[in-house]
Amino acid sequence: MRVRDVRAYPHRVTAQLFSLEALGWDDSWRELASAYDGCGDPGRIVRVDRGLFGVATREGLVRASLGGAVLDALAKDAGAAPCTGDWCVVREWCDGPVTVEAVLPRRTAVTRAEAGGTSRGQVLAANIDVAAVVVALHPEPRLARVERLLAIAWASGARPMVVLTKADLVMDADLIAEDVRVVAPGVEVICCSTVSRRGIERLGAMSGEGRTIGLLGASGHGKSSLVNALAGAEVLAVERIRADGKGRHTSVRRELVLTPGGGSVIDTPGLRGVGLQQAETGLSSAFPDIVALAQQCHFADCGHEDEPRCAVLEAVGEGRLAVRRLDSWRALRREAASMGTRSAARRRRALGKRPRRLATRQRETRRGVGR
Ligand SMILES: Nc1nc2c(ncn2[C@@H]2O[C@H](COP(=O)(O)OP(=O)(O)OP(=O)(O)O)[C@@H](O)[C@H]2O)c(=O)[nH]1
Ligand SMILES: [Mg+2]
Ligand SMILES: [Zn+2]
Repeated sequence: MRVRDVRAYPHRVTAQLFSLEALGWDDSWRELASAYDGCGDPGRIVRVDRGLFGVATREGLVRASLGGAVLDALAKDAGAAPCTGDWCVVREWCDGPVTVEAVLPRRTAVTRAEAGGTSRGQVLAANIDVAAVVVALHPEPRLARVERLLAIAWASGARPMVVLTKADLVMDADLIAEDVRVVAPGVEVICCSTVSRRGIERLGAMSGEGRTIGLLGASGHGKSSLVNALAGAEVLAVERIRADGKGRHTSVRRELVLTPGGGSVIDTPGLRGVGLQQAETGLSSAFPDIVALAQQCHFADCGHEDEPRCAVLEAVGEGRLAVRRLDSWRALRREAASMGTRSAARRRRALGKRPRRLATRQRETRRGVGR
């Protein structure tokens, strides 16, 4: 393949050739993209920055804006906004600009409820193979946070895992990991440190050959540091000074970075409030213990509050299920239910508009007739 002169193409950020295979390109993506033959070349979005999209294509990294068809889709559904990790078709126009002409359907997506309490989802990372929940070992992790993030990780459709960071700061990393394992049934939990490099190789092995790890977690827990450790270079900014001890958000962009193992990793900005979206699936996967117990409850629609012959409450009473875990499940379920109600209300409002206008018109017509 020809390497073209970057200077001649201002929208071309680098002439570094990307192997699309390392980015996860395979036969089924090829087939999906074939619907757009003649519209442009395939590429993967590696960065989203204020309406501009960095797209890795076989011929280099290009900076693209959105094409007409994608803008149209976006006007109808905000969830159609391309995000880091999306596979797309980009077109290079002869006068220079590059546009994203189509976004291929996502295999997996990490979605969170939008800030401000709306029930609309915001996609944080697309087409990841592993959804890694990143939580620092110091200060000691809050188990409810792990459970909440795991529900989101499960809902993404990717394989969830937990990465406990900053292992160098605690003496009892393995003991804390044991506690975390209890709230993460069926999920691999590993301890890492970017200082001692513990666990980095193991994590790196998960982003081998075309596989993508997505990192999600609150600000300051070491996501960008992990990306740098995995990439073997300082590719992302990491917060150095923490004057007030509270921490501000260092990463504001979502970036996909290639790893030496032949795969990639997506860093997401720290999540402050992480609302649940598509929560029902995520919730039942994150709490298989409660789901299994619930099957033994006397009432099929048991809410495990104060119902008679409730197997979940019995398990709590006998110490087989931690009451803290049931509390977490209740809180997340309430939240998911209110999200569901809110999106239903929005749907009703959207549907309600037309009949209301129609009714007004009918009133006006009637008034006109009466006059
Ligand atoms: N001791 C120790 N410090 C770490 C480790 N990993 C990260 N840190 C420190 O933790 C702080 C936050 O790390 P970041 O990588 O910026 O965290 P982040 O999750 O990307 O944060 P946001 O970008 O705000 O979401 C920095 O001061 C890092 O140097 C580690 O393994 N050990
Ligand atoms: Mg960061
Ligand atoms: Zn019950």
